[in-house]
Amino acid sequence: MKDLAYTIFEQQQQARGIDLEQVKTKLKALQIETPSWGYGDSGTRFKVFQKVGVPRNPYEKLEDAAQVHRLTGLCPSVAIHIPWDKVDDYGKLKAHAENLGLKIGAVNPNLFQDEDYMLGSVCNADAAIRQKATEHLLECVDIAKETGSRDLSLWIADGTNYPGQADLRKRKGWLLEAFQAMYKAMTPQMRMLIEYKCFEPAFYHTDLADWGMAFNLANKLGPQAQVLVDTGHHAPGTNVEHIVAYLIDEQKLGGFHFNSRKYADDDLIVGAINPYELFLIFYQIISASEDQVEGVRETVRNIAYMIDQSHNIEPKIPAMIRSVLNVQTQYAKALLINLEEVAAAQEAQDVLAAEDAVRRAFECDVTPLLHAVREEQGLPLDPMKAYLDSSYPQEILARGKGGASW
Ligand code: PSV
Ligand code: MN
Repeated sequence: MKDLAYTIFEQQQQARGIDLEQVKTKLKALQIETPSWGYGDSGTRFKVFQKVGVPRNPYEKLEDAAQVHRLTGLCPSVAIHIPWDKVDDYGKLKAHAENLGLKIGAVNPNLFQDEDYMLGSVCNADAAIRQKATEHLLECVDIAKETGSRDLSLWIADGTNYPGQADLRKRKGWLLEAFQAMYKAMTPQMRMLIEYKCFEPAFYHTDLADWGMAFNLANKLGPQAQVLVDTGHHAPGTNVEHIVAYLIDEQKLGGFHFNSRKYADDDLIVGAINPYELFLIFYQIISASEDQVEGVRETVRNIAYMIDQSHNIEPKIPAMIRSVLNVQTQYAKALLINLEEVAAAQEAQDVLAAEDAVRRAFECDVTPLLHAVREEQGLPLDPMKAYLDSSYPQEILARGKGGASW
């Protein structure tokens, strides 16, 4: 039975020309991948904080992720990071995920935590180290075959701290060589998602510093390589939604690592700092989903929405629930933009009317809509409260302190 709040909401949206049934269908199809490393202990450059109840191994990380999916219905897959999630038998890990109603998602190679990589991994001037890094990339392709994962997410920490420290153009060539070796090893179903970051841990130059470099590399590699936009990896003031629109139009946007930043790669809960930016990212995605070019529509359909956060001071599972609910909320608001109204205002070059048509959707309270969607999906109306009221937060305390950390 429809409650009063939803009835009022429905009337308001009908008056705005919004088809709520379509909006609900789209909301039910939203999937957000959570990262295994978001459930383990994490910290700053200065300290990893140990929490009671943190998973002790990849199997327990999946169990925590299953709670997030059970209560939100939004997170059927979990990204893994190798070697953080190294196990003897990936078939067993996959089966464990499936028993929990999950899939293993993107496989993330780790080229930043080995002693050998201090001066770079795939861009290191030492050929033996480059070889070792390339072998790790190939190992991750094999793991993806075993876990049935489609996506390989690549982020390299390579860069330099001082002018003259290394030959920037040679490093560019070595990077391409290593990624080409990985690309060749992938099955036709796999995708390589290339992530960029403007700085950190290197501070003078970063070998894959921005979307332009990732885009160029993806173009050189071929159609199975696309760009991954981590929302925290831009200089302050960057128009991230413009990058998103550009990459979609070029059919090269592969996915997101969602998080919030105030200054740099702060890894704060997505939507906590600038929810309007998240909303505007979804506006670009939704407006491209009906593009006349099939390749653009296909790009939108295949976007991998992933969280990439480390919750250092807040409890892990509720933080993940908050994150995915924030994404759902901004997506719901963006679905309420009347795109025809925006297009008419653009056509008339009416700047204020166009801005108003977009912003008005952001200002709608979507709580009744999300309650209706959850009710229809048999989910708790308030997933956070349902988690806190459940026995799970107590049960995991038996794991004690000193769980897995990155
Ligand atoms: C790097 O800052 C990054 O965004 C990459 O995606 C890593 O794989 C991830 O964070 C975890 O450290
Ligand atoms: Mn990331």
